[in-house]
Amino acid sequence: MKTLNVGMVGCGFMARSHSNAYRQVGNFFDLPYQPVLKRVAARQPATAAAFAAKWGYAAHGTDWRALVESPDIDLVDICVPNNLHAEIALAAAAAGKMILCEKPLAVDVPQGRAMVAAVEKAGVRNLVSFNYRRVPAVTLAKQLIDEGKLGRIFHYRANFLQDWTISPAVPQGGNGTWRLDVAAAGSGVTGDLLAHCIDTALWQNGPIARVNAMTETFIKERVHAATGAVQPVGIDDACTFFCRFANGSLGNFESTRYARGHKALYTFEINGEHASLRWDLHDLHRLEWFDHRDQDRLRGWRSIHLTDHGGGHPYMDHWWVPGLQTGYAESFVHQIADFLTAVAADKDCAPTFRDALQTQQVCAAVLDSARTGLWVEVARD
Ligand code: SOE
Repeated sequence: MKTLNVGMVGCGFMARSHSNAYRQVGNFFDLPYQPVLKRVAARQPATAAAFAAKWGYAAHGTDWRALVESPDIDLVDICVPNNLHAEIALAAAAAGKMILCEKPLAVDVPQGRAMVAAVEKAGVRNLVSFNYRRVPAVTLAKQLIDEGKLGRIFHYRANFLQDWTISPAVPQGGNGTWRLDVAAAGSGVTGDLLAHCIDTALWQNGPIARVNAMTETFIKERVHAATGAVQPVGIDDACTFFCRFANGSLGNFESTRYARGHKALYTFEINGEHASLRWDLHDLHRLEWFDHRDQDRLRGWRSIHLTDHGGGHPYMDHWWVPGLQTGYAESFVHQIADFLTAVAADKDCAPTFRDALQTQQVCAAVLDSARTGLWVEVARD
């Protein structure tokens, strides 16, 4: 087995979920590569040192450029605020490194395009971490759609609801709360949460042709963690949009950080000619399925508990025993397993930077429509 040296840029929540995946993946999947946690870079020396000690990185520092250029790094993993993705990815591509980048790809489409051009020119493998694709129930939904089991798709409905920014005391800027600072995040719930829903929807139901959106910023001013000053808030706190998919189906998407009581309620429901399915992140190991072709006496929603072995439940053969479920962390393990398998086979692993650029283009169209109040056609490169 070959080793694959990982250089992690960032020390936050996402760096933890990726680091955990690198450590776990070889215990559950037989892979051609064994990831080695080689270096981590973060702004604060003490944070980098503590992160390295906790997760087992061999070296740490504050200079991401030194990490990217280091000859002992094969893969650069970008887990920093959105506005820093492009610069690091461009440098990593120029250094010939593979790149795993946190979502969303970038803060806007021009940055995303530059990132796609850089990795394609350098010929380096690249992946964007839209991890929910790799929740077994979400993957099963995709398989059922591809097999035609739903028939013609009429409706795609998705929500991503949270409630953690309702208090005006939550600052913009700072650890985690950089998501409220438009300069760091690019947008609010559109890029942070709807990007997940859009990625899954494009994958399952094909391109989105046009969108019509509405956004709101409920709290107009917040203290900025960096300056201590009260500053206007530039992000969208909530976004609702409807759309037409290229296949003729209608889409309905909603995201907010003001849905009191909901912490990370990502749900989708797809209605087809023969069947419907729905999924809920708070119950992520289940897929709900209704099939009109069932005998009428037995027809009804069924709840598939995705823990079977040898029965076609995606990824589950690698885990415990039937009946015992997996969760959020495992979606990142699956992501690394798929990426390393693709790297060994010299193949792309989706969603690549190019795939994620399409999600970025839908987000841009959504924000544009919210600004103008008009329908906006989604650009496609
Ligand atoms: C925001 O709270 C957040 O952490 C997103 O940034 C993640 O992408 C999402 O998976 C969970 O919520």
